Amino acid sequence: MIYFVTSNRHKYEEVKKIIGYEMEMVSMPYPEIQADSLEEVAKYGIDYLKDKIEGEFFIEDSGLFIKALNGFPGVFSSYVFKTIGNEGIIRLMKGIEDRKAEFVSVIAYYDDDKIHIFKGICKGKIAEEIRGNKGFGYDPIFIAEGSNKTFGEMEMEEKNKYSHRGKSARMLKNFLKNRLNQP
Ligand code: ITT
Repeated sequence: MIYFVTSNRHKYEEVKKIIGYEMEMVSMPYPEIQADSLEEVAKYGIDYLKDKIEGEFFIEDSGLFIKALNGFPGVFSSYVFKTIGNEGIIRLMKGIEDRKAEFVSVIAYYDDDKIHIFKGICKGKIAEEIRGNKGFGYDPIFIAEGSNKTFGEMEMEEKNKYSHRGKSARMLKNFLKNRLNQP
């Protein structure tokens, strides 16, 4: 059994769909420090949790990085979503032609000894308007490269094919598989 420590059920469902291993959601809160990168935030979270959780577990830290806004909201994605939300981002992007953005997902997996980092990036752009009501967070305003739909217009399986979290979760799955195959 492995544990995914998160308070976000959507994240858990997306990863669970890919992993295939027995996995449980643990909603134990942990501090998210003010740092420049998702990796730093995740490593700090692991250090805080490793004495409190038995066995192997992981956390996932993610964010939306908008090029024309110099990477905002980035490591502050959760806070910005709660405050200005998708309407606020669409407003900030009004009249801006370069709509490039990327979603980043960092999984930090603790194997009871070491931390393993898996990073998935999904390139795309910010939509002109809010579209779709599936998924969560910024899904209705993000269009992945190779699609015309926002993530908010996709079922979870389709989103997982493109998404940052789909990529990081597949990396974790491979890691777990290879480890099991080792003598
Ligand atoms: P944890 O308990 O796992 O920390 P959280 O929702 O607070 O859950 P983060 O701190 O990693 O997660 O914040 C990332 C925020 O970025 C999240 O709340 C969303 O607003 C946004 N986000 C991340 N991945 C997303 C996705 O796939 N689709 C839409 N929004 C996403």
